[in-house]
Amino acid sequence: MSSADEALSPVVSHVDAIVVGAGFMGVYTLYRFLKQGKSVRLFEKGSGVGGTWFWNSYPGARCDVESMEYSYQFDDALQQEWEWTERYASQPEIRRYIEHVVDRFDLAGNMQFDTAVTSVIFDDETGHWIIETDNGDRVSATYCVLATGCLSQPIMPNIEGLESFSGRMEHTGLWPDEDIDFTGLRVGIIGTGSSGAQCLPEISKTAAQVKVFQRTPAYCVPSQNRPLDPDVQAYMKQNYKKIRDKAWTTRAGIRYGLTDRMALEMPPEERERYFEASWQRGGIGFTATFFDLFDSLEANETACVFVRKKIHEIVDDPVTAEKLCPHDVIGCRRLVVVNDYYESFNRPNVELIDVSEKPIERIAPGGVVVGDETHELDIIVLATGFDAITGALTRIDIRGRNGVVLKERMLSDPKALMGMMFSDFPNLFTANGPGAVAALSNMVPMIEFSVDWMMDCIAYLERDGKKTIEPKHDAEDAWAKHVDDMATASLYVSCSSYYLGDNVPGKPRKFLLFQGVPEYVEMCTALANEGYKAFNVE
Ligand code: NA7
Repeated sequence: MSSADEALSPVVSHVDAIVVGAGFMGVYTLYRFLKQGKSVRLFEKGSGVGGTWFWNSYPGARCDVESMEYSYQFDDALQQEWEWTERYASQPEIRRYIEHVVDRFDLAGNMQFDTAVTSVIFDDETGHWIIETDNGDRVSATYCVLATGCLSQPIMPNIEGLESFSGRMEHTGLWPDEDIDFTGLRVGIIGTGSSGAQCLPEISKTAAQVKVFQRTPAYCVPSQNRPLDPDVQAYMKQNYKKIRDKAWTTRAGIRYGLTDRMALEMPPEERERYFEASWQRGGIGFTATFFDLFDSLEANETACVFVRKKIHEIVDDPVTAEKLCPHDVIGCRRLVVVNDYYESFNRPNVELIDVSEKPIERIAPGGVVVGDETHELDIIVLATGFDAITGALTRIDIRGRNGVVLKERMLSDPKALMGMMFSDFPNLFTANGPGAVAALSNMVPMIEFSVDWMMDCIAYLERDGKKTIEPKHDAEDAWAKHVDDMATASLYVSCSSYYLGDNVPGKPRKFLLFQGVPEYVEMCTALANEGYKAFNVE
């Protein structure tokens, strides 16, 4: 059942809050609600916790933010006791971490797995949300939190004959919870973003042959991942507060990121030395080597030239190296952080298939057809990405006051005040909707910030004996305009990317992310401190 009329039929139970999703956000939201003595149920589509880190279990899956920073900070004992083993955590380790958090704070009892929420409908009569699942649950709630993620809706490529493939086909974002043995197999990887680039080095270790179908080359920088030195870990734990505080002052909420060095203000040899040092240090901090890389095309090009030179140095075959070289603005699409990606192309069993000019024509039962050639394959790995930011919000039937449909708004004029709350959708919260910093930041701290903001908002509401809160239309519009103005003035609009929705046919082309953690935090805090004037409170 999902229509507004059916929502009037009897409801089995009422809780204070429903949380949708058991990733970093869902787990922390549940913790906070329970701590405040609220009755709460969490529904999760997967059969375990982790969210993105549950589903993206492909070989080589790893976070591109350092493990010591990509972790919760709400509980000091938790951050002191958990021992990360690597500089960048692998997917299994992040999953173990989230499972540990669930156990430590005794959250499992309120979670229901293998349950997809199908509809979230506001009942104008009672002022409550009616939530339904594919398991037949029907629950009423005062608050509903969509912890559904911003990179959680995988997309299948629009390639003819996809269903006809006779071998095995897996999407990296929906990877089965099992180890796939690639030994001796002919593998095709479609897509060369982070997911495709991360799985190539792993899969090519055992596969007989790997063909990488590249439409657009990405800028890849080494992670320089390594076991985490216990002394470094101990030092960071001793200084955690200072490190976390510094991260809040940087654009992406990551401690590396503060520099006033200008690429165009130094001689080329000196600039080169800085780029080399960043390359050797590894990670997304590469684009923070100079302050002006995001402000000036000329400065940006100096970083692009450096990476192209690295590609030519690493890859033996000059033709392959040239095809791997991107020519757009670095940082315009998400930088790919991976070890041994370019090196993999020196393996005799790895071949780059450039489909930029001659696209994949179709998938045939035996493999991938490009031009006159069929690339015979046993398994196809679809590393073709996500319907980002709004994707998860449009896959659930969500209706607000007077039956306003969220999906229609997300597909026509996507916006949300702070990326967290939607006008006409009272007491409905998310963290990484349109207008949040989301994928331009270290997601875990930003999630904590957003959830804390929500909890303060709910406390304010209840303290005043009020029942509902939702953004005023003009405040939501002003926020969206600010996000848009920042985008127009930036280099992000100069290329095609999932940030802009370019990868999803029919999606409005709009840059939906707020740029800059400190300003975001300041503006959200001000909205609360000024007494929630930007909201309708009833
Ligand atoms: P991305 O970064 O969106 O990458 C998807 C890749 O799939 C990208 O290279 C696409 O090429 C490619 N793609 C999609 N459809 C096709 C077709 N039809 N033919 C050839 N190639 C295709 O997703 P990821 O999963 O790698 O990474 C997402 C985020 O997860 C990442 O930014 C990190 O934050 C973690 P295109 O560029 O569109 O030409």
